[in-house]
Amino acid sequence: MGNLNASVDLRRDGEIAVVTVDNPPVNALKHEVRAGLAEALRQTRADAAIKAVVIGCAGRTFFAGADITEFGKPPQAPGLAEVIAAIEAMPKPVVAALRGTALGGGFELALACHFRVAIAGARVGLPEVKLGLLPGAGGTQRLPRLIGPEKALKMIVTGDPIEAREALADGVIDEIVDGDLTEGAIAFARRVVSEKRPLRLVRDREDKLVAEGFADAAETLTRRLRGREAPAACVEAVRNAIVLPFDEGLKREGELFRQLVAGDQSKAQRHISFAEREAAKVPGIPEDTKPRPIATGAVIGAGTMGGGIAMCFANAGIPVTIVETGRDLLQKGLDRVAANYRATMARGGLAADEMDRRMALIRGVTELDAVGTADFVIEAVFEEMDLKKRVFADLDRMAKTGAVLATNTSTLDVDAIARATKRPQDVLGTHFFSPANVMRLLEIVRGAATAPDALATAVALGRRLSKVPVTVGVCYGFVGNRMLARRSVEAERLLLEGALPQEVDAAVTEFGFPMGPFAMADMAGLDVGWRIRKGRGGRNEIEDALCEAGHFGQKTGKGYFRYEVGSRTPLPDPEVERTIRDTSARLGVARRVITQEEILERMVYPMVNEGARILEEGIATRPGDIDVIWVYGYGWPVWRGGPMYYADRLGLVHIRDRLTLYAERSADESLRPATRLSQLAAQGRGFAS
Ligand code: T1G
Ligand code: NAD
Repeated sequence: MGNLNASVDLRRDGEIAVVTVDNPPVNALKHEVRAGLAEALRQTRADAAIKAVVIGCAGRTFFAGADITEFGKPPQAPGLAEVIAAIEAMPKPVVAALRGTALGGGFELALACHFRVAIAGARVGLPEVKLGLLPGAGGTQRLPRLIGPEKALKMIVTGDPIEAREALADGVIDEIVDGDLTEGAIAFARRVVSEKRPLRLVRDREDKLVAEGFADAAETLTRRLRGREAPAACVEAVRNAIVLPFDEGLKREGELFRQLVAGDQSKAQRHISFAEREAAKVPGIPEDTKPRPIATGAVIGAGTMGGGIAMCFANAGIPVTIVETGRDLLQKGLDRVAANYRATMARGGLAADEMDRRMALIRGVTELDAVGTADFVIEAVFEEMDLKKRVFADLDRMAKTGAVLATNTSTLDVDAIARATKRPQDVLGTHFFSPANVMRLLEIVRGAATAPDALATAVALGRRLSKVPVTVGVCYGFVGNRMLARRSVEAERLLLEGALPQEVDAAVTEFGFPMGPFAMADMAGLDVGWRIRKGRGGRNEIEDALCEAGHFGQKTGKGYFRYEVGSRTPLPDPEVERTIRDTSARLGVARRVITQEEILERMVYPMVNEGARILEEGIATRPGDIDVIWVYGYGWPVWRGGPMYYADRLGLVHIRDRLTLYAERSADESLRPATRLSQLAAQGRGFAS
């Protein structure tokens, strides 16, 4: 009894043994925890006075899974499988007491217990697929036995947790306890003992293992997960639960897990998982900096972005005021918000009462002074500097003291906007991505005068809005758009030199992006850039020729591709091909056959090169920040870890040499390898090493 080691404590409450694990911050199942649990089970099994065992955790959560930092290191016994086998071999009831997020190996351990109780609000899930893995401690065999293969597969392939009430309804947990969790679990264990309830292991249950509907569910769940290894492995493992005896299914699960954990995809996804957390740590913000309280928000402009941003606040339960210039535009903006919610409802992603609750949190007005009570104000008006400066000068007069004033500009100088106020320390950028209520990335732009607590407030708000906040410095296009601009230049050059839009997009989508640069341009509208170029000068020979011929993209049914009425599927357009060939001829460019490999290199390496410059300038703090920006904001395939991670895997010497070749061939000095890239290549190092 007492402390079995630094992480595991064992005590008695009468005939009930209580095992408490304390391994902050998330009670990851590191070696010491496993060893302590194994010892607790050994002792409680041997002690005849002990009639039942409760396993629980101190702190904010039950085990949040295996310790990811132990992956790739030599395994230390006991493994999680041994601890789980010891639980299943116990001749007396074992009750898991769940709070917070019981995830991965933590939930698998709970599934091996005879009973599970939880407090309201607890969540259980198997998120391994988000790390390029599958549950590796029996989750793919036990969960289907508890809730059926179809529902289990959904939880395992999406990796999304379910809340205690749903888990109770599904029979995953046996009781939601009121009041103190441990006391409730002990009382539950005592009832089990006094009622002599049979000890039924999940592994022995077969009644729910029906094949019907499984194949369709698998097809639906994996349809959009092209290129990923883990989802397919999840499907195979859960199918095995239906067709194989438990131990054979478990054995095969272990084989699949070992394959994936050693594979490149999982390593890349684990990189992104940690980089995402690192990105929230902003240098220069002292750890004890307190974010300002955010009870209400305000958004200026109810256009494409303003409406989506207001939805983010409402989705997080934060009342928000949205300001437009006039009633009609305001109503148009609010109607678009309502239509978005109805679309989610139609897909079964939102209940009607929840939609009403969220809409009720969004107040539309046409007077700017209505923002006077807001704690956080986000401006999303037209991308015009003078207009934004006017809006910020007005906000300076009307917003309350201490409010954070943010701009959603995608390119403009945040410092110049801040100087339009007398409180530049409260001004920063919050660059959302379209559609703002969907895209998870939030580029937080730190101005020269931005105060640390204003920054900390924006990061905290970003997480509250379920975004992935990454803090960047001020420059044209910040990190994502600045790198994207390099790709766009190369994309046009490839068309002039011999490629066609469908070839470039094929190379990029086969690499894993959901969409290629030209289909993306058609979706955003070619006329937006064309009007800006006409206003500010600058040419895009092919795109300008297409716009002059009315090819504005999806909105006119033709852009770089043509679109059948009512369809968003890009189809090759002979007229575009003719325009491209004519433009090459007019500019005297001899067209040649360009391989997919070269196309991909020229779609990626110039961006990596710009990423190196961004790191040199300190616009981004870590290469991992750039990777997170591209994965969550631009559709970079997560299983390739992001552009800087990908470059390190390929080797910077190769990238340096290819960039040099492309710079010489195109006479474009911006393609010359960046200083940092050349230095690291010469030292045989990578961006992250
Ligand atoms: N292992 C090691 N460290 C972890 C960890 C884990 N599983 N989970 C979190 N951390 C660290 C994290 O890096 C951060 O560290 C700190 O804890 C707080 O995290 C056999 C093999 C639990 C919902 O995938 O989803 O089990 O930055 O900032 O926002 O089948 O963490 O402070 O130094 O995210 O409150 C499956 C991953 C593992 C869960 C809490 N489990 N974690 O979120 O805090 S694979 C997961 C989360 C597995 C088995 C397989 C979240 C959270 P630092 P945080 P949070
Ligand atoms: P939009 O044209 O769809 O909406 C702008 C809205 O602002 C319009 O409804 C307009 O009536 C309103 N407005 C103009 N002046 C106003 C004022 N003084 N007070 C209140 N409302 C006013 O534009 P958008 O696409 O939503 O872009 C808004 C901002 O977000 C721009 O800075 C843009 O660069 C940036 N942004 C856009 C995207 C995108 O993909 N559209 C992505 C990220 C950032």
